[in-house]
Amino acid sequence: MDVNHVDLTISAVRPDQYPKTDYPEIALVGRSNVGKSSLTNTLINRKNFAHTSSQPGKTQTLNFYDVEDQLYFVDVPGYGYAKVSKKQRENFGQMIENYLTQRRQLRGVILLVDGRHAPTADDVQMYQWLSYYNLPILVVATKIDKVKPSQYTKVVKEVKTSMDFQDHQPLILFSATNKRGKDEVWHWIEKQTGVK
Ligand SMILES: Nc1nc2c(ncn2[C@@H]2O[C@H](COP(=O)(O)OP(=O)(O)OP(=O)(O)O)[C@@H](O)[C@H]2O)c(=O)[nH]1
Ligand SMILES: [Mg+2]
Repeated sequence: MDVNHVDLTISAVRPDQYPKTDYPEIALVGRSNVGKSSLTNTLINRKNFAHTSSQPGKTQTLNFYDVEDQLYFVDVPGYGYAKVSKKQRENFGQMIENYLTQRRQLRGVILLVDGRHAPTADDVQMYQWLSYYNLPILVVATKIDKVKPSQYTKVVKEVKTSMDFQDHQPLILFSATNKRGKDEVWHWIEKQTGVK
């Protein structure tokens, strides 16, 4: 998709604040600091539209990005961030769960894992949880510019093994720095949402 126009429609904390449109939605989930905002920025050809930071856990709301009045990217708060209070974490958890299980417009979930390391227990749990709800999942291994090409096969194998991938589960190696994998991610989004 050729993106020229993007809006942050709302940073929502409650379902009644979600957009009332029927646009298909793609959610981005993953641990804090894994690169969700960076992936969003790459997909929409912007440098820092979705705010990136070195401070993990910065995004604490469901951010709905309207792309070309055709679809929404929904940036979901990162899980597994130790420094938020237990109460805060429970609230995020509930909000994320409600959105992912009840949102009619949701067409797929991009699960980001850090390509430099083996998936964490949180990553594996999230994958299993999304699979249980039969949500279409695209796993994206981020920061792949930090990995030697000779290690790519190992990264793929590690992710697939630890998550016990279902048949045909797609996995894309991605870098926001050199844009590797961008077209493949867009291709998957277009297939899930029907937008071009
Ligand atoms: N080298 C490299 N760094 C990246 C890449 N993607 C993200 N980063 C860096 O990783 C840090 C976190 O990126 P974000 O995109 O803010 O991560 P996030 O998942 O949105 O984080 P939260 O909103 O806190 O959950 C930033 O310093 C980014 O510059 C990548 O592909 N390559
Ligand atoms: Mg973010």
